[in-house]
Amino acid sequence: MRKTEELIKESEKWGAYNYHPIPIVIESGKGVWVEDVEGEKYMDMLSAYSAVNQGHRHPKIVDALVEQANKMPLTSRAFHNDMMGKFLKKLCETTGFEKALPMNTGAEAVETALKAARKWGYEKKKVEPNKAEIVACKNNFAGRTISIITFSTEEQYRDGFGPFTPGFKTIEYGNAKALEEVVTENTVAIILEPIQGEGGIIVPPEGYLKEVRKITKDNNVLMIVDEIQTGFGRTGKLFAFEHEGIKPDIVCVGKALSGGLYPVSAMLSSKEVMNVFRPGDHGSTFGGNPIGSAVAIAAIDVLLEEKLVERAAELGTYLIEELNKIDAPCIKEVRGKGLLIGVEIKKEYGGARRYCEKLMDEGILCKETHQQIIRLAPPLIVLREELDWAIGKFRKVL
Ligand code: IF1
Repeated sequence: MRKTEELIKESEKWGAYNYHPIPIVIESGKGVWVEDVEGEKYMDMLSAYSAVNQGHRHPKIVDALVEQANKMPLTSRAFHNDMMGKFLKKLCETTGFEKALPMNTGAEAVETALKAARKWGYEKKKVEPNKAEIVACKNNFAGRTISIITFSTEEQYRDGFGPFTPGFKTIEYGNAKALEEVVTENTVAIILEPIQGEGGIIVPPEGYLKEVRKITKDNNVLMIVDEIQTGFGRTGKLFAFEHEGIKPDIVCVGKALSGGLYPVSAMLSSKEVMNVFRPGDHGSTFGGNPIGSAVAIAAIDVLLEEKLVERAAELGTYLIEELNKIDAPCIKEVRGKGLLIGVEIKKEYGGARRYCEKLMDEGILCKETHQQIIRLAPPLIVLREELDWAIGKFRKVL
């Protein structure tokens, strides 16, 4: 038996069967490239679902991690540490928000935002106790906790996990009128992705976020934008909401905030919103820890120093153009922004997974989403020549 099958068997024997991965076992990685246990090299076109925008094992981020690990990894929030303030300052100054609350995973950042919105609703908007409503959009993805799957519209994510959390409503994505119709005096927030990632790289109609911003302002409702997948340059702007020149009240960030070296997430907002939290209201053992803070500082530095946002804009436009030039009858549509791209395969040509497996044989790693869509999201450090190589492979496989 090859090492690959042995190792897959081992995880299947000891692990829960909650994933169905592409059959490759990765052992090492550097930049855009990873190597499996058989010694085969692949271009990573998934970037750990956009967590590795800075490329695998970026030396500057690795150094920050190792240095901090050798000095002081974790203090808990029972005491202050000398790294968290520096991290939050950098994060706020880079993003233009007044305050940040650090957590670990994306789902925790979203939960934090939901709690903040509810408390803001009761304290500032004067919503009657326990009446707060939060609006989400159909086809969303924001994580796996019970409250978050409450507003998922993907049957599988919910099936068997009820009862759910009260106080959520879902409306059509991309249609601002739908929000106007559902808002009541108890509505405290709407949460949405600026581009739906898991939903199939769904780019809403131009002007949608602007309209949502106006409706939320007019109705004293908070606008929460989940930038966990789209943030930190992925779509060719630091945040995807910048494509429409708006500023949300709350932003959730995670994934690439750490360049993939450590789970670091955060909720960003104004002082007015953040100040609803008081000691004891919320927290986490690892949130704001020194290693995560050091790693995130380095990851943000790399993003800015290497102009990864600008690179994503330029290379994304190029990749979409080149993919559109591929004349293959199986392609229904190529869409996306920056380096967050979906290639939709026509149903009569079978599911997208088949294509992902073929691409793997050609040395490219990507993962299907929603049956028909191949999601492409290479690290933002990818070179144009590397993309040209990949485009050749896409042409062949498609
Ligand atoms: C899985 C997809 C990506 C996210 C947005 C919050 C979170 C995510 C917009 C939660 C997480 C992940 C989780 C991972 C697969 C993945 C994913 F395939 F589901 F759609 F990225 F595209 N908001 N997305 O995309 O962040 O708690 O995971 O840190 O659950 O299998 P997390």
